[in-house]
Amino acid sequence: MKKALIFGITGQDGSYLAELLVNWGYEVTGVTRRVSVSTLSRIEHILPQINIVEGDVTDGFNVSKIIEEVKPDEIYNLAAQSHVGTSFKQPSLTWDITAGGCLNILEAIRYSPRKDDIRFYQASSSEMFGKNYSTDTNKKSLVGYIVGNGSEQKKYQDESTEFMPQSPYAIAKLAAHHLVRNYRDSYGIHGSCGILFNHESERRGEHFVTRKITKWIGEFVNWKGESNVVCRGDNVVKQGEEFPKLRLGNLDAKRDWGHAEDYVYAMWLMLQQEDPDDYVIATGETYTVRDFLDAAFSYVGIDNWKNYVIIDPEFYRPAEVDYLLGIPAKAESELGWRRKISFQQLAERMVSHDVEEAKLLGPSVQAVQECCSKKGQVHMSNV
Ligand code: NDP
Ligand code: GDR
Repeated sequence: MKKALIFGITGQDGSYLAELLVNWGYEVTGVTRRVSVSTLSRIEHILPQINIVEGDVTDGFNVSKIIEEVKPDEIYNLAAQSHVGTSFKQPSLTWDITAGGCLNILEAIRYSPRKDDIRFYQASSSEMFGKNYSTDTNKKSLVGYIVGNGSEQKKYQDESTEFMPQSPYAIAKLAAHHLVRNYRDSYGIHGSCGILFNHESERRGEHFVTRKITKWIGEFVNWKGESNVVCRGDNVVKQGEEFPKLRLGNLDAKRDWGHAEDYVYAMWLMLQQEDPDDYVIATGETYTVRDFLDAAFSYVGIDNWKNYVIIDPEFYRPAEVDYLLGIPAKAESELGWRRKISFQQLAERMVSHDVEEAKLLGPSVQAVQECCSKKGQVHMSNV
């Protein structure tokens, strides 16, 4: 039985990857941090089928000990401070976890007596491209791609695009990315990096823009019911009751959005290759945050979402990544990977899930937003 060790198992990707590996007969061990409240909600349903060990990627000795005890065939490093906005506020922490954490795992593998038996996956990111994109459309690998229009028709990123990171998060990810390449070249470590573009899901963290939108829709639809509503200032009003509008930042940023279920499969495929390598995983399509709002709101029959959204400078970043469109031609030809879930299906799955969840759970988002909309309160959703 193959053994997999997952750092970051409690996150969105960790939970889907653990599910996939369990289904394929792996013995899965996940590393979780000691926290004051449980973070196991995404993996609760598979807890009886996996092992959990306590650990933290910033603690090198702990990482080595875990690797020596578990004796994994495959290690997946999904652990990160993964929020780009937060990385501007906590750059040092972001660096320690996102760059330093990867280095600790690489060092542990380097000195492990089982070094040559371990395959390592590093979660690199399209954020590493930052402001940069390629325009060389004469490449063979581009046939069938590039769906943008107008002046943006020729912009894309692939494995040959130079990196120009725009945030402390992206810089930390790029350091980790180069470390994996360096440890591959220096010590023969079987390390592969997936340069994954944005991928979302019903399990996406609630402070990322897609989930923030679909959670709000779920709450709103349940609150509104069949009633007529009017918009007054920062709120939507129904028979004297107020519901805070959705506060967002830059709606013009373009992202290449896929579904996490498709993307964790690509991680596994990379580690099945004889030789380690780096691969872009993306859909080849790009959409603005506005497009996501259109898709998500229209699914519940609302076409005038602008009435319900407030643009709040609080959610703008000091430096933005304006345009991401990944070309996964290498992954498609070498790994046989194909994404299955479209942008429209992604939005619909997320909204449908969050409408149902809001029915069951009650007004959690509303409570948070109400708290944040009052001056002098802690900005809990300041992301
Ligand atoms: P999440 O933020 O959902 O999950 C991050 C995971 O890292 C959580 O399990 C978290 O644990 C864990 N973690 C954080 N700090 C530490 C630490 N010090 N020690 C151990 N574990 C830690 O991210 P995603 O699942 O969305 O992404 C997975 C990886 O892929 C991340 O590295 C992310 O940066 C990267 N990535 C994600 C993309 C996306 O679009 N989703 C695209 C490209 C890259 P806890 O639950 O305790 O907080
Ligand atoms: P991103 O995802 O930064 O691309 O990083 P996020 O969903 O946070 O932002 C996407 C775009 O939406 C804009 N935006 C907002 N973002 C958030 N979070 N909240 C808002 O209110 C809001 N309004 C507009 C952002 O400015 C941005 O342009 C994600 C993470 O998963 C990273 O870990 C991963 O590496 C990259 O995707 C690929």
